Amino acid sequence: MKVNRDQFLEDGYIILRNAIPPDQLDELRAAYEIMVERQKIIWARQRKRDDPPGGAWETNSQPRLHLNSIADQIDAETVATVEIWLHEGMQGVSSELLGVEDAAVTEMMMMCNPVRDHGTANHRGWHRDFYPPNCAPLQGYVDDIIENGPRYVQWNLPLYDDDVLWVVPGSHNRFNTDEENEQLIKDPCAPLHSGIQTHLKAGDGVAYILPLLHWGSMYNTTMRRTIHGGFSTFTACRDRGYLEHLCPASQKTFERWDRRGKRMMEHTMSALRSAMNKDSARYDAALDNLHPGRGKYGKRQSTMFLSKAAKRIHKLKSPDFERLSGPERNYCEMVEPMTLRWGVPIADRFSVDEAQVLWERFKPVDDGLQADEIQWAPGLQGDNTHYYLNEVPADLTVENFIAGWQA
Ligand SMILES: O=C(O)CCC(=O)C(=O)O
Ligand SMILES: [Fe+2]
Repeated sequence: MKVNRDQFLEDGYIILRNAIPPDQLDELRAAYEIMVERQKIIWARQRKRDDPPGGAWETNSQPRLHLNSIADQIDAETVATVEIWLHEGMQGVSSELLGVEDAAVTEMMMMCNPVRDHGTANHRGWHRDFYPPNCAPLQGYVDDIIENGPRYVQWNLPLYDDDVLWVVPGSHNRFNTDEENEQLIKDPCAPLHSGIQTHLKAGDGVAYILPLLHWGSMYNTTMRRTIHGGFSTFTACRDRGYLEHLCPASQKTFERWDRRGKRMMEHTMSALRSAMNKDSARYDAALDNLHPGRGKYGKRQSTMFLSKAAKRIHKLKSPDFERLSGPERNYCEMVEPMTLRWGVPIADRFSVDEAQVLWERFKPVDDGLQADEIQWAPGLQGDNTHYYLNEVPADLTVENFIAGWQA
């Protein structure tokens, strides 16, 4: 399939009509419905004391199916829910959009309608799908994307017609305008003047670049089954008990991606160890191996991600870690290769003392990303934070990071 990559890079999104051929929709709907029912049973079993009988599925404004979390439920009857991700119209197109040979699938999810009406004033309002304190300020993404193209492409692909998603064309490459901020401060859950509503027919897809400003406009009980997830240049190795049910070509694909994921975790290790050893040539080579051909902004972005990796590894190795719970613990344990998060397995490769050296090495980057004052910006909400949300300070460069090793 030939796609207009230039348009995608300019607008930050692209709509692909009939990404899935209409004659495949019925089979997919049936397979996904079975998986939704299986997850509902699991969620009902896991409900908390104050939850309704169906657990979080019944309270969530946008309940999601997470295929990676219930991989053991995928069998011959439902394996089409995975196979679709390898379809030329999704995987092939994602490779073209990313400008790589073989894009790898990251998360495989589905957004579903809630059991009761939540309307417009719900969920997150307009947002950009990343929280800078955990990865990098918006400018880090923008400069990297303009210099090198995106590292990740996200998808919505509805199995039933879907008008929920709004996007602001071109917003992946810039900060919010003053007018957008004014509107968002007044009401983060209303159409932006710069926004447009997507109108997707069953089988159409929209692929978008992650910092794009977007909004899930309406969560009501209209049947919604929208495939959601993304592709990146590499992915994590996961539990894939379903492999035996896939066709031989798809099995090979996942095995190839898992091998690549393992190599990329080793390159991440090498980058971290090279910094510990103050070996700048190896550090640079490891960044090149992770993201071939990326320039100075790409390397700055990777360095900011690695500073977060160092911080998480240091936390994971601390004696207090066992006492952590909730989001802070999840953040340390979560695996998300596109932001160089490899979870517990990478922390296990460091001793407590090494984790201390690692953190000391990257702390100047982390300090440089924080201001004295609390930061706040519409569309990048989260807890009170000192981390910059929009700007990357001008003196935060890979050159300065490495120069600091001599001190
Ligand atoms: O519902 C949608 O289409 C958008 C959802 C979304 O942006 C999100 O959950 O982060
Ligand atoms: Fe989002």
